[in-house]
Amino acid sequence: MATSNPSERKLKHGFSFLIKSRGMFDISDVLFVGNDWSVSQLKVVLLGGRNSGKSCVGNLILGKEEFVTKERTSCSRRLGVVAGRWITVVDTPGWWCDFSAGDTSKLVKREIVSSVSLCPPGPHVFLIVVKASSAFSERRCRAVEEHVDLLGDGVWGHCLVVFTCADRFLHKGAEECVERGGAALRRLTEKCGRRSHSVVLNDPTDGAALLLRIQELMSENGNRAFEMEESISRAAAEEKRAVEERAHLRLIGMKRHRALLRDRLRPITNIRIVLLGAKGSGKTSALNTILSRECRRRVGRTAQCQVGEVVKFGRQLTVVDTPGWWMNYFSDESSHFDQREIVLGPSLCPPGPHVFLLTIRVDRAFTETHRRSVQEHVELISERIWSRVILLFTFGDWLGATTTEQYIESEGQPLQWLVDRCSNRYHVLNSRTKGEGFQVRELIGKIEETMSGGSSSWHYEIEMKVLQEVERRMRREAESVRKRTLKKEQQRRRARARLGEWIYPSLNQVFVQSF
Ligand SMILES: Nc1nc2c(ncn2[C@@H]2O[C@H](COP(=O)(O)OP(=O)(O)O)[C@@H](O)[C@H]2O)c(=O)[nH]1
Ligand SMILES: [Mg+2]
Repeated sequence: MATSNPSERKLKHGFSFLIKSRGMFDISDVLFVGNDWSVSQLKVVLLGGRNSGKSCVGNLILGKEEFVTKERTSCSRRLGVVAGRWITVVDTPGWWCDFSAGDTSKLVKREIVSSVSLCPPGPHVFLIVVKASSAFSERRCRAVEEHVDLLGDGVWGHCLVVFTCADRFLHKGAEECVERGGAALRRLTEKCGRRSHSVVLNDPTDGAALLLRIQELMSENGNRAFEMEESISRAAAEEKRAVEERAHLRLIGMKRHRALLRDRLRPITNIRIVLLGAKGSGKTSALNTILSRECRRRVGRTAQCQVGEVVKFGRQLTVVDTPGWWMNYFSDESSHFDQREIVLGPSLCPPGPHVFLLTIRVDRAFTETHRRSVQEHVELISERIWSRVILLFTFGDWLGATTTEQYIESEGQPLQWLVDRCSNRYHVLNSRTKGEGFQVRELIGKIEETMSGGSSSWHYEIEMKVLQEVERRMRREAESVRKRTLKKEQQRRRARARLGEWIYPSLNQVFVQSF
C-alpha cells in the first residue's frame, strides 16, 4: 500500500486512519489503524429504486467493475479485499421509484428480504441509494420507506442515504442535497439518523471516502451487524422453497402437455396473430421483435390498430397491434374508442386470427385489479377466445436467471388464475435482445401447438355482432357529443346577442352625450 508521507486523522467516533497528505486519496491509500476497524468482514447491502446507481455504488466500494449495471429480479453478491479487509456487497433488485411496495412484484420483495441471508450473520450497513439529480417527492419517500420496512424493525439504525451523481462538475455535498431535496428527503434522512453521504460514481477517491463514512456508522452501532427478526427470514426462506417446488411441478406439467400437442402438430404456412394487453405492456415492441423490425427510436404510444407482415422461418406471419387499455381500468372505464380498437383487432387479419398474444409485464406486480381488468377487456372480444390466448410475458430481460415458472408461482393467485385460464400456455419475450431469432422460433412452435390443440376451426371466427354493437355505441356517443356541442354553441350565441343588446345602447348614450 503506497502511503507516502502519511498523516493520521481522527473522525468524530474515535476512528482513525492513515492517509496520504496530498488531500485526494483512493481506496488503496487508506490504511486503517484504529481498533474500530476490527470486524474481520464488512457487509453492505445496497437498496434503492431502479436506476438509482446501486450497482455503480457497489463497484465504487469494491474498486472494480464487479456488478453489471442492469436491473434484475435477483440479488447478486460480490466479495473483495479493500484496504486489507474483506468486503461483501449485496446488490438488490430495485423498485420503480414512485411505486408503492404493493406495485412491486412479490419476487422482488422476497429478494430484498433475502439479501440479509446472503451476508450472514447480517449486514453492518444498508446503503439507500438516491440519484442526486432527480426530484424526491413525497411518493418517492413513501416508496423507500415501504421497501426498507420489509426488512423489519431496527433496520433504519443501519441505514445510510447515499446520493449518486455521474459528473464531478454537477456534484453537491450531502447536506446541500438534503437541503435542496425538500421535506420528503429530510424525512428520509431523519429516519436514517441524519446520516447521508454523496458520491461521484466514476471517481475512486469517493469510494474511499464512502468506506470511511460506512465505518463511522459501524462504530456508532458498536460494529454490530443487523439481525433480522427470525419470523421474517423464515417466512421468506419457506416461501422461496415452496415456490421452487411448485415451479418445478408446473414446468414438468407444461413440458408433458407440449409433448402431447407436438405429436398432433399440423404443418402451417400462414399464421395470424393479434396482440392484446395493457398500454405500455410491450405489444408494439413485441410486434417489432416478431417481425424482426429494427426500431432505433423510442416506441411511441399506439393510437390505433396496425398490421405488420413478414415471411419468417418459412411462414407468412401477420401481426395486429392494438392500443390496449390502462392497466388499472376495468372495461367500462375504458373509452369507447379503446374498446372499439380492441374488438376491431381480429377483423384486421381476415378471415380471423389463429392466436391472441396477451402481453403481461414481468417487472411489475400482477394484482387482482389487473386480473379483472385483463379478463374484462379480453372478454370484450368474446369469452370464446381464451382457448386461443397465449400469455406473452414481456420485459424478459428483467427476469435474469429467474425462470418463468418461478415468476408465475411467486406472483400469487391473480396471475395463476390467468395462466390456468390459458391452459398453461405462456412464452417469455425479451424485446431488448438483438438475437431474437431463437425466442421467436420458440414462440411460433408454441403457436402451432396451440392450433393443434383440438380446436375444430383453424382460426377464430370473428363475431361481427360484437363489433357492430361497439360501433353502434360509438355512434350513439358521437351523436350525443354533437348534440351537446350544438346546445353549447346556441347558448353561447344567445349570450353574445344579449351582451350586444346591453353594450350597444350604453355606447349609443355615450355617443349622444358627447355631442
Ligand atoms: N427492458 C425492456 N423494455 C421493454 C421491453 N419491451 C418493451 N419495452 C419498453 O417498454 C415501453 C413500452 O413498450 P411498448 O411496446 O410501446 O408497449 P405497448 O404500449 O404495449 O405497445 C417502451 O419504452 C419499450 O422500449 C422488453 O422486453 N424489455
Ligand atoms: Mg403500442
